[in-house]
Amino acid sequence: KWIMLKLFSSFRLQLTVYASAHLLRNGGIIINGEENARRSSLLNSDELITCYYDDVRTAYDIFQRGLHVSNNGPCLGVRKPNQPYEWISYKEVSDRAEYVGSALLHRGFKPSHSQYIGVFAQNRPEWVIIEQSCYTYSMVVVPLYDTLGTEAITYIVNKADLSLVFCDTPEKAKLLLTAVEKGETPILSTIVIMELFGTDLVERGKKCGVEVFSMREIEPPKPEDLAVICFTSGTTGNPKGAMITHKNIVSNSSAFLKTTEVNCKVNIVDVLISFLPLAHMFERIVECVVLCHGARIGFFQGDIRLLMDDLKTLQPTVFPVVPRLLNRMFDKIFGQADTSLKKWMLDFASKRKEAELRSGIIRNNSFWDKVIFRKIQASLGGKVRLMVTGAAPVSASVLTFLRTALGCQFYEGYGQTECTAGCSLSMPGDWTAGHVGAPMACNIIKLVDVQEMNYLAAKGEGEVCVKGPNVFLGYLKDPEKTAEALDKDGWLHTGDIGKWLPNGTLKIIDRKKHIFKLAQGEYIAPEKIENVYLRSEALAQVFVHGESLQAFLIAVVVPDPETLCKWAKKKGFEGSYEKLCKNKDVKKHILEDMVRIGKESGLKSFEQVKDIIVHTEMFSIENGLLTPTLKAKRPELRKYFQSQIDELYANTKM
Ligand SMILES: *[C@@H]1O[C@H](CO)[C@@H](O)[C@H](O)[C@H]1NC(C)=O
Ligand SMILES: *[C@@H]1O[C@H](CO)[C@@H](O)[C@H](O)[C@H]1NC(C)=O
Ligand SMILES: CC(=O)N[C@H]1CO[C@H](CO)[C@@H](O)[C@@H]1O
Repeated sequence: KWIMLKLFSSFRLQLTVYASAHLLRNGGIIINGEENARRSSLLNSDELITCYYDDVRTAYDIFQRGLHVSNNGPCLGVRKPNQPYEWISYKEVSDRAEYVGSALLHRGFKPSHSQYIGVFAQNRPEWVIIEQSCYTYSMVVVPLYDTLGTEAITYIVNKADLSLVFCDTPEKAKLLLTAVEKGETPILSTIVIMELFGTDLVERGKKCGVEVFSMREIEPPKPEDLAVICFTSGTTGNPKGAMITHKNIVSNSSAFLKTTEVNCKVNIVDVLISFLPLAHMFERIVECVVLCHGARIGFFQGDIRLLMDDLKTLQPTVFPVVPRLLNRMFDKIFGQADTSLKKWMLDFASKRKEAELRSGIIRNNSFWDKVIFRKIQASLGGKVRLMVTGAAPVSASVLTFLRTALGCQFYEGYGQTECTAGCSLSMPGDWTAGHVGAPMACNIIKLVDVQEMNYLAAKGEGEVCVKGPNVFLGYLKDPEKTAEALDKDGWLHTGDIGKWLPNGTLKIIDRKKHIFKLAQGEYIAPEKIENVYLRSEALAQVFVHGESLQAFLIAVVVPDPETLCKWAKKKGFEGSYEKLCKNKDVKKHILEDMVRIGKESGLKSFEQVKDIIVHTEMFSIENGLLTPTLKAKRPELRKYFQSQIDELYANTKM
């Protein structure tokens, strides 16, 4: 008996040990300090768990992680009676969630934490898809279910301001419609049904102000659908919202691909440096091309002064630029060549490579690259193989020099937002400057008479007009401006004056707008002249002004705070930026430099300014003198400087 007892007790002992071990794993552990509160024994401390994976912090992240780790594996499965399961992949769920979400946005629902969306359905893939679409666009899901009863559902629709409810069956839709008909849920205005239903339901909805439609109607956008509204700041008046479609974007990108397909096709190893504003179509189209090929986009730190550092670190292969930046690069390269011998060497090496350019050869491994240009190439990261400039005219000498120095495929495009960034582009292998290339593959171009300026199509000159799938739909809610830009046959009138070169490349020679006559009747295109003067190392900004009652032009100039001191020193002047700007002799030198550059660039004598006003505050968006896209607001500038301008005209004798 004793032995029995002993056996039994050892068995009990074992049981206790087992039980306490069990307790240790499953029981709550009492927390210090809290009144008998317990926590999970799976934790090592009192700190509670908030996220298991560091990168999963929202319900949206949860799905995104799954998408990623499953390597786009099967996600949601359904089956018909006696059939095997059919699976929708993670990617498809994600795509469909986006379609639903964008359709909601399209219908005016807000991506907002106070945008509540009802879901009244049994478990099915659409449920999860709708849920994910809400998470994707920061909307809030409000589930409804049968067992709540009609009254409670009515209550919830009102309480949660549900203006839209997704239903699986027409029956549930009818239940909701009945409540609207009775005036109980006036807020409900949209019902989306997952299954098939009759048009009677649509009619019934119409009668009580509810739009009823099928979830099948929510599809990805079609090419003709609006993709972007790009507000282009007019230099006068309010900005105009250019309506850009998916087709516009795809056609411009495609035409670009067509141009580069042989020599320089973008591929998966490419890296784009993104620093030009995404608010403009130019940068967005470049990004489309990159994303379409599975390549990478690295963003600048947000400070243009650190761009060179970002370039070195990122080592981009694709580098879109604007003339302003090219001018700076050009000036910097020659600025750093501090002896005239070095300058001569740069020039000489460039001339040697220019000879190659003319025969269509562009390369970065010539003797001159190794000896002279390698350092310049390295300053851009050393891997650049494709550059595009657009958005404004670039001087031929700057473009040609940089083409030789950088030794990469370097295209120049011309266009505007209204044709989705571009309508003409350098032809591959044509590395000459001084023209904007040939029509892109997505549009045709014609020149139209501008009688008052004596540009005639018959002579191969006139306003550049563009037609093709990249031409925009018009301006948002502005039929008048749209009619000015788009004629009844679909031609976009750009306002630029072009000239056909004998081989069918286009040269932009003038601007229809901002044109005025001087007293003797000569037409002046001030922007063209400003672009020439901006080449002066001393200057950051130039505003050329003239009046039809005056015989000559003048300009307001803002010297460049970064370069003025150094520049002035070479001419024998010392002092602070402010002091130099006040100095009459410095002013004289600046004017001389401008006129010299003007002469070199072929300005006619009446296109040269006769006097200048030196101003020290940059024209900016903040002080109202620049548009948000950094174009001069000419009427504002005129008003701002009116008294100085008047004085200058009064005192300057010709
Ligand atoms: C030279 O060009 C090639 C091909 O475009 C490119 O891969 C390489 O990185 C370039 N080298 C430099 C130093 O820019
Ligand atoms: C067309 O003519 C221009 C001007 O003479 C020249 O610079 C360019 O190289 C030519 N382009 C082609 C594709 O022949
Ligand atoms: C990809 C891309 O940038 N596409 C082009 C759209 O059109 C302009 C003007 O020709 C080009 O500069 C762009 O490169």
